[in-house]
Amino acid sequence: MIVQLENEIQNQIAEQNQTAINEVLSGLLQRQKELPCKYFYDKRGAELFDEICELPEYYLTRTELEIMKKYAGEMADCIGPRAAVIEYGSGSAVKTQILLQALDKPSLYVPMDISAEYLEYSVRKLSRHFPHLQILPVQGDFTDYLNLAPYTRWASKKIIYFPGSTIGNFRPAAAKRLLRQMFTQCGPGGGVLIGVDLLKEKRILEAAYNDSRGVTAEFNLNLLQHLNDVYGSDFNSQAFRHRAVFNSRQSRVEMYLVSLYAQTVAIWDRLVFFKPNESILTECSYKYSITSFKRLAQQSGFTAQAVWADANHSFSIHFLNRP
Ligand code: AVJ
Repeated sequence: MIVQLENEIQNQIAEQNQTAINEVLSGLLQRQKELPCKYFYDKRGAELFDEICELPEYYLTRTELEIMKKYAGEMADCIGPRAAVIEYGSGSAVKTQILLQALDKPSLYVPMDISAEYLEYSVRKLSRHFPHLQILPVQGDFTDYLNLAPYTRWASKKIIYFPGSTIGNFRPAAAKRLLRQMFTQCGPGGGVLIGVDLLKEKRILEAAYNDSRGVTAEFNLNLLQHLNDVYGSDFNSQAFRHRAVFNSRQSRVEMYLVSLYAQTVAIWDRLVFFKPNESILTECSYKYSITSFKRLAQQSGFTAQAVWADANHSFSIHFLNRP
């Protein structure tokens, strides 16, 4: 059963979209040019991301899925019965299906995603698999706070599910801010189930973001096409190349689009100049140790109640509890 969003919330989301162009422009006007990585996920971007998840070098999705399959029962025990599950960046909701299957009478599922295509697909799939579950899809950026209180009155508690290590896309201060938002949103007695990629050898990390088939390169370059579609900019994606490096000092993989030559790009009411080899930082993927992530969670008010990992300690899933 699919629940409709109230008008007021729909308006709230429309307003938030207005500020998006400013965010894009201000990023391009910085000394190190930057673009928000959420723009990867248009229809083509979502398809490419699903392809990335199948790549031999991209161990993240495969490993997280393996941890979910093995420990979903223990996760469900931590969460308890009749929980409302709010998912940040639900994507194709493959891991969600495992979680919902294991949970005792989940009362509501709120998938949030920036991609309308992803949302439509996952809602259709999950409503088929869980015909009695109430589903409230929200299209938009999960960093925009939504007060879900009117919808969760009948739930025993609110659980935010945030898989994929998407928390890694946020710099430490922003990650802390997002965890605080989750702390507020889940309420007393609520919690967060969150996937976090772990620090490992540079060689393995760089291969994961620099696959031999070039799918990640295409995913990165598609960002420019998406901006052209949404804002009428005139980026030529053939005039840039993909680059991914592990920055060990900051414990993050950085993805860049590098300008092949001097060029000018028009976007909205601005011209943006590029020198040869000048880069745009398009994504950071922070890598944590289990202890460094627990510390971050505790600084946001949570109790780090449980953590699961694969045998190689490539990836972790934490359950954070709001006392
Ligand atoms: C979806 C944010 C987890 O950072 O690993 C995959 C996105 N970027 N390959 C990541 C991504 C390049 C991914 N997250």
